[in-house]
Amino acid sequence: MEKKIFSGVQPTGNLHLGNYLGAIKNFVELNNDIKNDCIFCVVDLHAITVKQDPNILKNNTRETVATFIASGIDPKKSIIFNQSKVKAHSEAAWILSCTARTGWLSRMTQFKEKAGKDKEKASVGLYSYPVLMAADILLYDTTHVPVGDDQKQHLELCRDIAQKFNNDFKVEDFFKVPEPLIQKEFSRIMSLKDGTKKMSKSELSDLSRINLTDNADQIINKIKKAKTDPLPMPTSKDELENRPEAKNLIEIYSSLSGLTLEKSVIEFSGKNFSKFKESLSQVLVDKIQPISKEIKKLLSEKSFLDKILKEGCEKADKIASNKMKKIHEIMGF
Ligand code: AQP
Repeated sequence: MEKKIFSGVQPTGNLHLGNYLGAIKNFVELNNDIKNDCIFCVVDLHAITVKQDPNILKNNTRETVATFIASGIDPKKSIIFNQSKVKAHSEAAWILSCTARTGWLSRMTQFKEKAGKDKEKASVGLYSYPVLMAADILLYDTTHVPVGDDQKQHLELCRDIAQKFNNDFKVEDFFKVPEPLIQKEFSRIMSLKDGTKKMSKSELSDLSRINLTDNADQIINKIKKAKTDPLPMPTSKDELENRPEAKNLIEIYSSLSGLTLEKSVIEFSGKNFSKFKESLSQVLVDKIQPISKEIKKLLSEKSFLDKILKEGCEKADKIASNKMKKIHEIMGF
């Protein structure tokens, strides 16, 4: 079956190893399969749910496109565009916000985490963000959505919204109910400073993450300083359960080296962390450095990146406006 793939990344800077292993690596594999129709969106409307500097946002949008291409996404095969330029996203989000129930949104754990203790001060957009995400996905008759594990709940909400809309307006199958594509293993990469917190762009300490623009020295330094525990390297997979930092680092190693988790544990069983960290730095440098160099090169070709976005927007707009027309008919507008 042909898969229709849609996924988005926020242009909020500091794209990191978690974004790569949890999402972008998967985008590249899907892009390489000729049976798939892929759309990868720079979700700038999502980014403004928290305060953004307009000039930095513009640069981060280009950097996200550069990261897609540097990681291996081919803009000739996949549509790459930015969300704000395709008006149907905002319009569909409003319509779907009348289908979604407040009770559903109140259960979203990401809002609770991001809004923190002072929910009253969080933007309305941060609260309704998952409805916009549902609009993004549903406008393109998406069948599969590759995301990291942290987006699973938002995807379930998207499925609920699609089903309720189809039922409410008696339009069976109008919105396709999409399947999440979450990698079975290593779908949540954790902070290098705290193995219980996810690696994140907005974490203040840069030492908590490997950025896709880091050079070899920065990677080696961050791995040297990564938190571990006082014990030697684990001797079995079961031991990892109570050792979050060791688990995270060995999972990163396993994911990048292509070795299974069992084999990775055996390779370093009982050894010092320092020996393991040398090998981990090596696989990271081998993987990240070519991407980082290519991102820097592409960033000096602004007109090339802008052209990709412009062409992508035109293609996306055609598909989304067509769906929007049908939504208008269904709604009685
Ligand atoms: N730590 C992670 N492990 C695995 N996957 C991850 N993703 C993000 N962090 C991890 C996946 O990356 C894709 C794009 O994410 P996003 O741009 O929508 O932003 P996010 O999830 O909000 O990323 P951050 O880094 O966590 O940003 P902040 O700090 O703002 O919260 C998604 O598919 C996501 O699952």
